[in-house]
Amino acid sequence: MTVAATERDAYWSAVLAGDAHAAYAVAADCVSRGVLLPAVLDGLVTGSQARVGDLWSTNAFTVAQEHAATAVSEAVVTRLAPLVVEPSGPLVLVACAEREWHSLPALVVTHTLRAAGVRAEFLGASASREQVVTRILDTGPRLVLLSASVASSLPRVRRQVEAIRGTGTPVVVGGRAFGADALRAQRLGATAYAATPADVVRMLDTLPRHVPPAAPLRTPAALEARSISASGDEVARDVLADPAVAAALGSRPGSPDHWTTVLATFVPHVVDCVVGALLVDDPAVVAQERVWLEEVVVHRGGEVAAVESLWTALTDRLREYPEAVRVLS
Ligand code: B12
Repeated sequence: MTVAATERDAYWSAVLAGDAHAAYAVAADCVSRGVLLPAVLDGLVTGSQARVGDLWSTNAFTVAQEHAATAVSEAVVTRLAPLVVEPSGPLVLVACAEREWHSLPALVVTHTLRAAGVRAEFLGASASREQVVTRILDTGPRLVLLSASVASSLPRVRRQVEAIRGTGTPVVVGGRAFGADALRAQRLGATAYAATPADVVRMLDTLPRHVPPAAPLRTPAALEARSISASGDEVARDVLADPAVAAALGSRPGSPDHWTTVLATFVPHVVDCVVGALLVDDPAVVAQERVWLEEVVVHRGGEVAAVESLWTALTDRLREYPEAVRVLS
């Protein structure tokens, strides 16, 4: 049984109205007529959040509307959770990478797993390495799941993978940051990649019980990644100070929804994407980011040329790093 189109519409109306009670009522009705929790989460929450993302990208939603809509779905997921009987058995910890603020995907993963009978504990957004390792030592989980939604989180995923594997615990990664296959996950040293919570359930019995520490990344690209990462803030500052970038951004009005603000605040994100692309040796990470950023800027009345000047300035700033220049081109 699945969520009906009318229920999806009712849920979306509640989200638009910022009405968490009405949204929960729609979700609870679905559950009471026999729709399984994972289908409710997928049909209502994931569907609604995809719509929120599209509306924000095309400038039909402000940042404030995006936050308000997400808060409604977060509240709904949390209220639905007690409807599932607490599972027993081996524990799975679910964490977001450091500085990864997309906690809702990981929350949905946690409750989908619990509905499938897996004991799962959510560690929240931006989990530090210390926090995750301490929780591993306290609880001895079967597995840690790491969620990342933005490509700029890939460098910190690698650090988390190193820390988790240092405890001997298998780590499975998932989320939009990894693209559509296992390549990025493998290159970061994860035990496995899973696209969905159902994939995790399927692989649970086949995963090793104990894993060795992650092998160091020694490719020329990874060595450049380490060096750029150490001066990431400085690189971002220099790019923003570049005369062509400063001219393209002009006098910034300061609104969080103005294209100049979006572009300027994206510079550190793009630098981290370059570091991530180098670690996984996949130029598509940077190329996809550029296409996406151009769309966002154009939908807000900005020019593609502004993104072009940012890329030129970044390429020039990183000219001593041939691998970085390669992924940027
Ligand atoms: C809400 C939201 C936010 C909120 C997050 C709040 C929260 N509490 O989660 C806030 C405002 C903080 C935010 C910030 C940013 N965001 Co945002 N955000 C979104 C949005 C609209 C929805 C995310 C969501 O809730 N998804 C719902 C979940 C359920 O769906 P899901 O992501 O598909 O997850 C499923 C699978 O991926 C999988 N999965 C996920 N993790 C894992 C892990 C494992 C182990 C497994 C097995 C499976 C798995 O299972 C999930 C359930 O089915 C998305 C758009 C979108 N379509 O997703 C953009 C999006 C992810 N954000 C984006 C960006 C760029 C950003 C910012 C950089 C923007 C900025 N200028 O600040 C920052 C980055 C912050 C950071 N460093 O983390 C981009 C990324 C695009 C890109 N090319 O990089 C997107 C796609 C926006 C868009 N409209 O296109 N964002």
